[in-house]
Amino acid sequence: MLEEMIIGEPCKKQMFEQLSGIDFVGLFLDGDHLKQKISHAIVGTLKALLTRYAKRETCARALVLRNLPVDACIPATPFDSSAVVLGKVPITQLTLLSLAVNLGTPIGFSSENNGAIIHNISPMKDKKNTKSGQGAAEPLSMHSDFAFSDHRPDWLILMCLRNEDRIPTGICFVEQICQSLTPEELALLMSPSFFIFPPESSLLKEPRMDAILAQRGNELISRFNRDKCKGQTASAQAVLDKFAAIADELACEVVLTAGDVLIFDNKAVLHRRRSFEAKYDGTDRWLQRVYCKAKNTAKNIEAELIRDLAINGGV
Ligand SMILES: O=C(O)CCC(=O)C(=O)O
Ligand SMILES: [Fe+2]
Repeated sequence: MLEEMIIGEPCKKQMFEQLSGIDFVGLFLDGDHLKQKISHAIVGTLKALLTRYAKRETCARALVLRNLPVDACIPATPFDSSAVVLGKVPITQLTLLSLAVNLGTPIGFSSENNGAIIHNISPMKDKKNTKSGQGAAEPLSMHSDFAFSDHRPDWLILMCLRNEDRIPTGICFVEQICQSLTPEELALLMSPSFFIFPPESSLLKEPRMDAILAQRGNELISRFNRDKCKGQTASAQAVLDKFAAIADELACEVVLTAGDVLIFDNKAVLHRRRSFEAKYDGTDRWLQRVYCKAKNTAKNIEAELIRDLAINGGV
């Protein structure tokens, strides 16, 4: 379910050299040509692994890739949400994008970081008490990102730039949770007996009524979010509480350090992060994140983004 690969030094060096030759700013001006170049930065066994993973030809639903190229000098971790970081860590960001284009298509949502493709996940002073990747004082309970949305990403890619305090990302696999549930409990979780609330950042205020579990081929997937899902009846709430307790019990903690990447299937894997004491001095934990859609859905992305803009009022 979780596959790990340590990138060898020759492969890392080759990737670094290939990515160093790419103009990061130009990437946004001359997309197609440079997209090919970043895609080709990944070769060999890593490329083969990403291809098999994206097609779900292996049972791995999460990948930990260690020792990928990052910039030789990582600037201070941003702790002011208005700080401009784009382009200050070009190798790291190009590594992230090269992973994304080898999996599928990177996407942005207007309601998330103003539509940016690359998000900074670091404790921001002004967002301290928010339940978000930028609020360290609040724990992020088990969830799937954009659980309320029809347009939720297929994968999350989290790349670590700094994590001196070794704060983990907890993940658990939906299939494993379901093995501890009875057929009756599974049936209830697969029925539309739940409210799923949008986040505060969305202009949508009404919850959707939906199931927590759905079938995808031979496996079960989920749109669970501990803080945003509610049972419509007492029995629906009870099974939701049981699902949440099992998810927490089964969680495996992944500690990323600089150059490590965690990729996971946003529908088959849930994730969480505990609260922690941030210092806001440039040395805090720093991840960068990209949302990715599967290639076969890429042609719908433009329509999805337009719909998201319409829902969220644009940027
Ligand atoms: O900080 C983490 O480990 C995960 C944060 C998170 O929930 C996310 O990036 O979607
Ligand atoms: Fe998340």
